[in-house]
Amino acid sequence: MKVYDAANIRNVALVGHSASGKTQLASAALFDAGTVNRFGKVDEGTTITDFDEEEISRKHTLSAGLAYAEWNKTKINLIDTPGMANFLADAHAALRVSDAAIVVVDAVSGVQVQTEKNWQAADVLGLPRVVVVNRIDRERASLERTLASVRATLSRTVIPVQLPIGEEKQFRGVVDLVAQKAYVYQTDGSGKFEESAIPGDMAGAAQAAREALIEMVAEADESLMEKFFEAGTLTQEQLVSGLRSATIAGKLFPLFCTSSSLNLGVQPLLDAIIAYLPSPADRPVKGINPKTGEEIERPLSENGPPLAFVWKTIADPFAGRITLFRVMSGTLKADSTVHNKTRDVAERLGHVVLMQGKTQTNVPELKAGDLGAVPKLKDTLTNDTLGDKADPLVFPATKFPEPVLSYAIEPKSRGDEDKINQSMHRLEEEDPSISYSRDPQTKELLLSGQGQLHIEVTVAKLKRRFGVDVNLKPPRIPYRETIKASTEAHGRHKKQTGGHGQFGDCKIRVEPLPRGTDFEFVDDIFGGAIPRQFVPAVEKGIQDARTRGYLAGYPMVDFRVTVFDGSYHDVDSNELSFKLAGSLAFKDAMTRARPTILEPIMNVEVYAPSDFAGDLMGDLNSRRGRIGGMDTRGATTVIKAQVPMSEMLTYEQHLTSATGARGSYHMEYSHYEEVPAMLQGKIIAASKAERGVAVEAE
Ligand SMILES: Nc1nc2c(ncn2[C@@H]2O[C@H](COP(=O)(O)OP(=O)(O)OP(=O)(O)O)[C@@H](O)[C@H]2O)c(=O)[nH]1
Ligand SMILES: [Mg+2]
Repeated sequence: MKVYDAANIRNVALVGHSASGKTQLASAALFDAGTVNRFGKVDEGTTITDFDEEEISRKHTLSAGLAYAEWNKTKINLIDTPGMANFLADAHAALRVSDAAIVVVDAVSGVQVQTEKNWQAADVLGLPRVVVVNRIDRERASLERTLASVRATLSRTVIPVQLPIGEEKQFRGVVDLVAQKAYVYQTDGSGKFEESAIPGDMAGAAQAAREALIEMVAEADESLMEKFFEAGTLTQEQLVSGLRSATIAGKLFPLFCTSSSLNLGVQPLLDAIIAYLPSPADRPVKGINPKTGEEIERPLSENGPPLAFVWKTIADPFAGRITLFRVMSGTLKADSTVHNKTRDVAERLGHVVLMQGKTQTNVPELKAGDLGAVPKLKDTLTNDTLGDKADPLVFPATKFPEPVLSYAIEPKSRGDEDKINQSMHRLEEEDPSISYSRDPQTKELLLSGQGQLHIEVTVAKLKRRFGVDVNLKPPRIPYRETIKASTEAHGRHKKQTGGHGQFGDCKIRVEPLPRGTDFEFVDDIFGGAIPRQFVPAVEKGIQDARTRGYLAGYPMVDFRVTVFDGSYHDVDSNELSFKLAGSLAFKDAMTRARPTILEPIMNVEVYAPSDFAGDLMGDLNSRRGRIGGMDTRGATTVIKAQVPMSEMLTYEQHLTSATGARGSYHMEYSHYEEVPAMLQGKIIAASKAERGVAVEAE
C-alpha cells in the first residue's frame, strides 16, 4: 500500500438526508475506482461502508464508515455518514476530519431536514461542498425542481456543472458543461460509458447552462469579472481554475447528477472531487492552546512530530477498541509512542491501519492529511489529540448532542448485570450521544439516547456484539418538582432512649426561584442558635429530602432554603439529629409551599410536504403543543412548536403513518414547565405504583 502526500489526498464526507443514496454512491465509487471488484448494493447488504450487522439488516447507515479509493493517483478518503436524525452526531464528527462535504440530495424529494442540518454543520466548519442530485432514474425525479429546492434552502450559489441526459426511466448519462462533452452510460451497473458530443436536442440547454456557470464563476472573483467583461466569456483555463478557487472558498457549490444504484455519473464526480475540492495541504491546521485558550493556526506540514485528532472509536468485541484519526501534521508511524495530550498519558501505537469499511490493512506510516486507524489503544477516546508533549496545540472536541430520551433496561437473565455494565461502557465510547447510568431513585438501569430508534439500535448492538439480552421498559420522563409559595417551617427531632438522647431542631424559610436555578441553601443563623458544625447536617437532610421529592418522587428544584433559627442540646445534639430535623422541616414546609410537578418541554421542528401541514398542526395542538411558527421552503413546510416530552414519545410512529413516511422531525430539550393541574394526579399515581414495585423488589 502506497503512502500518499497531502496534495494527493482528498478527504470527503458524504452527508445528506436518509435514503438519498450516500452509501450506494460510496459503493459505486469504490467499484468504479477498482478498489473492489464487486458492485455492492445496500439492498443486498453488500456495501463496504454499511458493514455492521445492524446496518445491513436495517438498510440504513447507523455509524460513519470510512473507505478509500485511488483515482488518478489520488487517494480519496470517503466517509459515509448516517442521514437519520437519531444518528446525526456521527455525521458531524465525520465533517470535523473532512476537507469538503458531498451533499447528496434525492432528485425526487429535494432537500430534506437532515440535508439542511448537515449543510449548516458544514457552514459552521467552513467546509467547501458539492451537491450531488442522486436517484435521477426514479419516477418523478427532476433536476429543475431539485435545483429550485436546493437554491431555496441551502444556497443561491449552487450551480450545475452537469445536466442529466434524460430523467426518470430515460436517465442515461450526463453532459459535462466544463468539458462540453456527453457521457452516455450502460445501465447494467457496470459503470461503462461512452464519451460523445453533446446530443443535438440538448445543445441549446447546455449552452445556456454553461453561460450561467461561467457568469457565476466570474462573479465570484473580481479579476475574473474584469476579464469576463473584456472578453464576454472566460477561457477554459480561467473557468476551471476559477471554479476550483470559488468552490474551495465556499462561494460556489458545484452540482452533479448521478444514479448510484445504476452506477451512472459516478466517475465524473470522482474527477470533480480531485479537480475542484481542496487537498489537506490547501487548508490550515487549526487548534487551540488549552492553557491560554488562544487559537493556533499553522500550515500543514509533513515534517516534524506527528499530530493526530481522534474522531471516532469503534467497539469491537474481539479486536477491542479501534481508534479512527486524522493525521493533522507530521507522519504517524507504526511501532511508535505518541503522547495523548488530552489525557496526558503516553500511548504505544502497534499497528497503523487503513480502514476499508471493516477491513484493516497495515501500513508503515500515514502522512499529514490522511485518515486511518489504530487498534487496541489503551486510554485514547474520541475527541483526543495525539502528538508531541511539547506542542501546545490541541484540537477542540466535537460537541455531541445531549440525550433527549431515556429508557429503563433490565437484564433478561439474572447475573447479566456486570456484563451489561461493561458492554454499555464500550458502546458509550463508540457513541458519545448515548448515556448509561443507574437511576439513583429507582435503581433502574437507564439508557438515554437521541430517540427511540437510537435506543433500539443500541440494545440490538448490545445483543449482537456482546451477547447480552435486555428488556426495554417504557421511557421515563424526567419530571421534576418545585414549589409555588414561600413559607416558614419547623423541624424537630427528639428521642430519649435510655442513655444518650438525640436532639436537633431547625427553622427554615423556603422560597421559589426562577426556572433553571436548581437549588440554593442559605445559612442565616445568628448567635449560635444552631452550632456551626451542625448547619451542614441540616443542609444534608434537606438535600436528601429534596432529591427524593415530595409529590411523586422526582427531585425538587428551583427553590431556596434559608435556615434562620433552631435550638440544640449540649449533650444530645449530633449530626444525625440535625439531618433528621432538616428533613422534617422540609416535609413540614411542603405542606404549605404549594408543591407542583414540572415537565420537560421540547423544541420540535417538523418537516413535511405542505399538504400535510394542517393535519400535523392539529395533531401537535392535541399533544399540548404550542405552534411557534410555520415556514414554507419549496414544497416543504416546516412547523416549529414547543411540545411536552411526554406527548412526543409516540410521535415518530404517528408522523410516519400520517405522511406515508414523507415527514421527518427533529427535537431537542428546551426547558421545564409546570404540568397542568388536571394531569398531575395521573403522574403521581403512576409514580407511586412504580415505586411501590421497586420497593417490593428490593
Ligand atoms: N432508484 C434508485 N435507487 C437508489 C439510488 N441510490 C440509492 N438507491 C436506493 O435507495 C435506498 C437508500 O440508499 P442508501 O445508499 O442506503 O441511502 P443513504 O443515503 O445511505 O441512507 P442512510 O444510510 O439512511 O442515510 C436503497 O434502497 C438504494 O438501493 C439511485 O440512484 N436510484
Ligand atoms: Mg447510508
